[in-house]
Amino acid sequence: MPVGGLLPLFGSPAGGSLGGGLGGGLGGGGRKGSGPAALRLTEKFVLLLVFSAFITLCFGAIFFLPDSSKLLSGVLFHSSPALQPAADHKPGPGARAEDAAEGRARRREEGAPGDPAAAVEDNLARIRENHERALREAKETLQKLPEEIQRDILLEKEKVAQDQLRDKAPFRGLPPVDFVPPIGVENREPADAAIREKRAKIKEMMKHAWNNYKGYAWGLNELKPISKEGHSSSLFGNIKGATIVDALDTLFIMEMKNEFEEAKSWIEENLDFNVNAEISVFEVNIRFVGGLLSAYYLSGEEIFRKKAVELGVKLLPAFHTPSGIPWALLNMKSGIGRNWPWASGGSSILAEFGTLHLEFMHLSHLSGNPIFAEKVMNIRTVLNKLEKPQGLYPNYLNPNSGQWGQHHVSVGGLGDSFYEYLLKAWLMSGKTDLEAKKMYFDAVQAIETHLIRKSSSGLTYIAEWKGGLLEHKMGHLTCFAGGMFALGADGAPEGLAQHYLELGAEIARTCHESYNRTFMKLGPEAFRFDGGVEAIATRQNEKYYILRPEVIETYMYMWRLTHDPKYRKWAWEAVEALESHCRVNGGYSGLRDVYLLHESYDDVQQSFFLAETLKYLYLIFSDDDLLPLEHWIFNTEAHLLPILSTDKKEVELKEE
Ligand code: DMJ
Repeated sequence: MPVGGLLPLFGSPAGGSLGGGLGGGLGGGGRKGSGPAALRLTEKFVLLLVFSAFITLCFGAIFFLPDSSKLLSGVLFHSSPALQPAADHKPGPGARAEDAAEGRARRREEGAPGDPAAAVEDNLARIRENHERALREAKETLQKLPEEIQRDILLEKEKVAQDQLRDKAPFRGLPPVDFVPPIGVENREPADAAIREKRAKIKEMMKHAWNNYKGYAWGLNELKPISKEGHSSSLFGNIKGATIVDALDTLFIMEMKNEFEEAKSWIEENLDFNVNAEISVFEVNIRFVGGLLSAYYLSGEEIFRKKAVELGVKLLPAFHTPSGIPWALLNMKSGIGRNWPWASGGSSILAEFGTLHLEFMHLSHLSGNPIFAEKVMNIRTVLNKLEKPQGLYPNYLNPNSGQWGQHHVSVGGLGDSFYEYLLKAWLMSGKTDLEAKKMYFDAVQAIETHLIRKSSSGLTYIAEWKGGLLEHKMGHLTCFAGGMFALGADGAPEGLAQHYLELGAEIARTCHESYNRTFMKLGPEAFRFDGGVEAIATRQNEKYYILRPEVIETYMYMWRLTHDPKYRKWAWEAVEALESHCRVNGGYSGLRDVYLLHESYDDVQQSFFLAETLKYLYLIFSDDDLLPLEHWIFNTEAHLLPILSTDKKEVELKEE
């Protein structure tokens, strides 16, 4: 539009054109001749133009410049060091907020200790995250054409509506299933008196944990052993009885028959999934679905099969996303799902959606309904279509776009049990699921190349990978990988079996060192290999121990697969440490700092202490014919699932 054409809009009293006015003004004499009123108007207009150009520039900077969210977080949200998030830091400020949030969320959920400034830090970080997310989303949306946005919305709506219809189709009730008596549950006493005594001690520990839960927190999720009252984590929404369901199979194999019966009665009468609250799909699956399935396969009691399938059906709406990659969080009543607010770009988490496979395959087996298996097999299809950076699986995957989020790779938190479930899917299928086997060994090969390193004193560790840069940190959670490498050794590509067994042994040694280098002889949440330290936690917020099982889990597999006595020795060291530092009158408590000379309790007896830590310890001091590894798979919460080799049809390897 010609500039002069705009002038009449401003009603020039001189009746001249802008061109004339400006020309006169620039010529000097003409300005005088136009009169003072006309001049003021022109000046006003120029000023208005300059001002609107300035505003446009500012908005442009916010919305259109690359990484404007990062600029903003650096400029607007720069807090003082004392108020910076205490968790892990990543290179960019945007990433930093997400890392901190991951850390905070995990600590909050697991009842780990926080520092005194935690509330302030939480609020600030939440504001920062919300701003960054809003900016990111606005930027992504602005990059699309309106027709594209509309089409996306329609497609998404249609897909979700179809999924909902399908899942609501009447569930045909449970078909009769021939219960196969479990193999290897006869609990013979070990011949060696010293081992017998140790095993009895571990059973006594289980009694102490259970009796106190029963006395002070019966029916609630977990126990606060210092306060002697119940503890509930938001992970379970308002589903109740996490400790009861998680402990079922440990009670069974330790032959605590009365306790198993009380647990069963509570489940019959009280376990209710009609809750109007958000739950973590992953946690509810591994603890509740896993615990119920395991109890069914051990005891043959129908109530456990019925409850497991009922809960499985309740979890199905989590898969109502455009890609079929499930949401992390689900309201069990409304069926509405969403992802953790801290997860990169609204992504689902690899270790969460990748840790449903074993339980869902069994749900299809026990319900006669293929829907559960279809949902988890679709996750694989999505993964197999994606390009993997250096062959690695990032921890974040967006369920809407079906594309990776941030390129962070970890064999610990956020990644861990995805790899575990690939291996175990192959084993649980009676070694017929060749696709899972290939995915597992391909992933392990990439992990070895890009993540596994040796310290200067020769300790092998698994670092974390952040967009190509290594963070030389290993989490307690990562320590499960020693057992995984050893368990998979048998199926390793030609000539690599011994190598994987040795890799498992090396990881076990490193994790044992992380325990041995503390005052309490229990390992920290994460330990580092940088700044001159090896296998030691250097950050205050990584020094806690919350009764986690992963190191003992690796000792269990290493013991079973090598019978090297050092694993029983190391396991016993852990028992002594638990007794000296975690046992209190009211049960067992986690510790805030394993390097301190006195105990600072976190006051939570985690349900996985009964499900996993004590079960693995008991197995280390039992003969191998109790739950033989050829017949049983342990889910990631140590719940028992039998090999499903009913048909020998192999899952073909598909073209990628
Ligand atoms: C357990 O719930 C499971 O082992 C899970 O895979 C990881 N976290 C805890 C134990 O540390």
